[in-house]
Amino acid sequence: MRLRNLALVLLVSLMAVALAACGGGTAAPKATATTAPKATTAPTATTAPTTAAADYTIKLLGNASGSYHFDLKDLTLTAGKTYTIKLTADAEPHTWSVKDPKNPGKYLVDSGYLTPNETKTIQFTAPAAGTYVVICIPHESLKMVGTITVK
Ligand SMILES: [Cu+2]
Repeated sequence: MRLRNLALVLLVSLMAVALAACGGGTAAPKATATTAPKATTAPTATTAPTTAAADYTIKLLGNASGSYHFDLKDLTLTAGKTYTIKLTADAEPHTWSVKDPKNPGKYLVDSGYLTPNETKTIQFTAPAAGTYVVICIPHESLKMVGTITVK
């Protein structure tokens, strides 16, 4: 009988540990866009979802348009100001990613992959004054590149 009680106590303890393990995880990651998160190999977006009116609307265009490019290639922004940028992909996947000049391979902001025909609105706080390079990660080598000048 004592052995049976001991077994019961052990079982209850194990269940408590299992429950704690389930409930103790970190909070679910925040959505990074107004659309459902998509599987991606891109770095985590540092953007926040927003419903604010867009300061800029940029089309991300590929082969169907004749060349890989942003229809709005160059932006001039004010340091420290937060901009709402509405991105729309054509029939190919694209990103809008601002390179971090101090950390090669990292981005100050990265939209993450937009799937074909997806629209995603991101926010981007302009960094310190300077010139920054914005790329589409899969199409950088095809000159899908722009410039952000921050004043
Ligand atoms: Cu692209």
